[in-house]
Amino acid sequence: MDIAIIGLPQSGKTTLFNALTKGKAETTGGAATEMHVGVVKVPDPRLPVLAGIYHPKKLTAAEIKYWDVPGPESLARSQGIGGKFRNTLQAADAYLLVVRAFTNPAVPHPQESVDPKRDLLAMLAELTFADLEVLERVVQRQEEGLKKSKTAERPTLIRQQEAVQKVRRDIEADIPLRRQTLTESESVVMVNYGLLTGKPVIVVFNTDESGPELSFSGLGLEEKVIAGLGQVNACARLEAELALMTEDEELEFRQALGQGEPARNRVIQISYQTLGLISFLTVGEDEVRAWSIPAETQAQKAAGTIHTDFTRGFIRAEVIPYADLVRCGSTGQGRKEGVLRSEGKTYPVQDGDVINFLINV
Ligand SMILES: Nc1nc2c(ncn2[C@@H]2O[C@H](COP(=O)(O)OP(=O)(O)OP(=O)(O)O)[C@@H](O)[C@H]2O)c(=O)[nH]1
Ligand SMILES: [Mg+2]
Repeated sequence: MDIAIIGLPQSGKTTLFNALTKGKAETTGGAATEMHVGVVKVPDPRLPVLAGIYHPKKLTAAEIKYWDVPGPESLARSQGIGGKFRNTLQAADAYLLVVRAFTNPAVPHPQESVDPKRDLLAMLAELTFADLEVLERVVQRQEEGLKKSKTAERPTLIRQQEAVQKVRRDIEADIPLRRQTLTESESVVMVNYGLLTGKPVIVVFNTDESGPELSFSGLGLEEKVIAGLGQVNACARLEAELALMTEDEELEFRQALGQGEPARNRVIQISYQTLGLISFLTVGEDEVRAWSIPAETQAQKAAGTIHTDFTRGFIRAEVIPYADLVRCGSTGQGRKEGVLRSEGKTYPVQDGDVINFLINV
């Protein structure tokens, strides 16, 4: 999964990136031009337990790739967020939107005051502008294409045009693509344009060490603005420092400072929630591994995350819930006790299912 970190200049993006990846990327004076990329393993306490049963050669956690994207150079339309880094933003599965709430007077704010609500709305508007700009060009191209088209091509082109215009109208009316309901065929058309307002967003309020914590409701944001957004509070600077310590040191400091779960874990939890992701597990002597998929994914499709051929060759899935497997100690014992089930193509995979896919290759 690819998550891009976005936010205004000097909001703490690189600092948060360091906190999430245990990194040491240099923070800058607001003129960052370089992108940082880091991969982290998704903590899953079930993996070491399963490794204790299977002693696999390899233990593979799910991974998240974080992209620290330099801030928009100017809020002016067309030089903003959609500029140089549009490809990265289009390819991302979700955004972490860093909002400055810390007061550090040594760090000048581009707008000269700390105002989380204003900044959050400005960044959401950036995503909207970037999409409208893309769609304007698409509409023009579609009109030209239609003029030159042969009669037989027209119905398809008109259908595409209608999909784009509907989405554009709604984005203009401040309904981001992620909140729009599209038909299957409209979605197929829109996939081509990688619109930014279609991505899930998790807002990270970058607070002072002592808080206070912010919330959407506390900021008085309208329901329609925040629908579907995730939120999390973190003091990026402190978290980045703690992330560089040894495990024991970090734990000790966290307790002394009254800091709970590390932000790098909380951000992953909220990201999974916001994206509606779950994990299923595969076990064996070669490898024990976690795989992340959208909740309610059907077994046949889930098999395809392991290997694309597995979708075509899917026969059935042998499923045992994690807790049952741990209690039984082996899938063989699980079968005897009747907790290992055989499921078909349409079975909706549950979080913690340990699955063996039977495949016809
Ligand atoms: N007090 C305080 N300062 C912070 C915090 N997070 C970041 N800073 C400081 O704010 C400044 C900017 O942080 P960066 O992480 O470089 O911000 P950025 O968004 O990556 O900045 P650009 O990439 O230049 O746009 C640095 O001096 C950080 O030390 C925080 O939680 N508290
Ligand atoms: Mg930076």
